[in-house]
Amino acid sequence: LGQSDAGPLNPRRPGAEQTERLAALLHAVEGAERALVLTHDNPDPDAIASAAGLAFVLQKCANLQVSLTFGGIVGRAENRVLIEELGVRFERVEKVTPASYPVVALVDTQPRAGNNSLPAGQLVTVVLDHHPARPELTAVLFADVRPGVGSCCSMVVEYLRAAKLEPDRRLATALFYAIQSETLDLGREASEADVSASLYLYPRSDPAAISRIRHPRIPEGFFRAVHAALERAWRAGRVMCVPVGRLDYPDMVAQLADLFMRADGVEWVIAAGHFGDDLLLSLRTLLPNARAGEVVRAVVNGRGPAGGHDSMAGARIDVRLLTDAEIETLTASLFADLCVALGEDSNERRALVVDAGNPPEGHLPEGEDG
Ligand SMILES: [Mn+2]
Repeated sequence: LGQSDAGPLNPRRPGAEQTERLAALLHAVEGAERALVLTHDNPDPDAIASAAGLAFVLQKCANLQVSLTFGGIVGRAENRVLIEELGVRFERVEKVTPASYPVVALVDTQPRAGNNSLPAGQLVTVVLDHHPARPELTAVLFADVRPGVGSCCSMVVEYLRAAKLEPDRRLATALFYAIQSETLDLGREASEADVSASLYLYPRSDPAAISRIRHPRIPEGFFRAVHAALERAWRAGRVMCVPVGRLDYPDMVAQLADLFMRADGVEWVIAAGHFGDDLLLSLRTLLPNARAGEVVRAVVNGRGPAGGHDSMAGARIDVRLLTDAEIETLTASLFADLCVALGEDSNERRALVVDAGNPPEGHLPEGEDG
């Protein structure tokens, strides 16, 4: 089939370019017996499933023994069920010695991206990612970085298909779910690769397992965080600002940003929450080509690693030396800076939900500590 015939009934097949990429990947790992696959901290579904998919390709095509790792924790209930359904073992990267592996592969992240726990100075053999390319990639033996692809898993699926490997049901399910999760059901930054991969995976996946992943039991802490966020969320024009306070787990901040993004009339959401030593920020927008990664980097202004895609981005600021009150002040000033950057006046703010703890407009009452 030619490319022009590709469509819902004919998912695009991997072409010559993809066969070459597979050959280059396999060449980069040639001769090794073991590989470490590392993804970003507090991994999301795209990170988890693309790591497992790359591990499968390396095992089957290069006969490598692969260790799957990440830093941070798996917080979201959906992601815990995803790993269970996938049936693979992930280890904390702190528990292994990356330098002892002849092959180190990063997926859904890059060297020095600021969101992974790769030890400083560790050489990286392979990078598969869909975030904007970083200068450090020049030191990587094989890098396939395509910011135009919505989900890293869709790139992994191309390797699988180029290698003529058949994913088992569990892997197909995880990859399918991850692509839908990362692209909001192919609505957010989805490319042809994401659509093709989804069409290829769906008949191979287990719908009941997808349902179990999408509809997990949710810990009470999530509801407490939603409550706190609802009481404190405010809007300035098209921008919604969501101070969450302390988080039970780090990726809750992204989960809340996605939830508030659904508010009618809102085009941008920023959520901020505090976990461990860090203030975590999550930015979302519905606008096309909005360069959210650059927006968040400008607002954070060197205070910590920041970046991301056109419509979703994040940042982390070390706040271990700050008091809770100082963290609140910092959060408020970051929100105000974002409003300015997006052309909204944060003095014109109004509460999303009006009650005693959230006056309709203006400042919080004296003594409010969140
Ligand atoms: Mn991703």
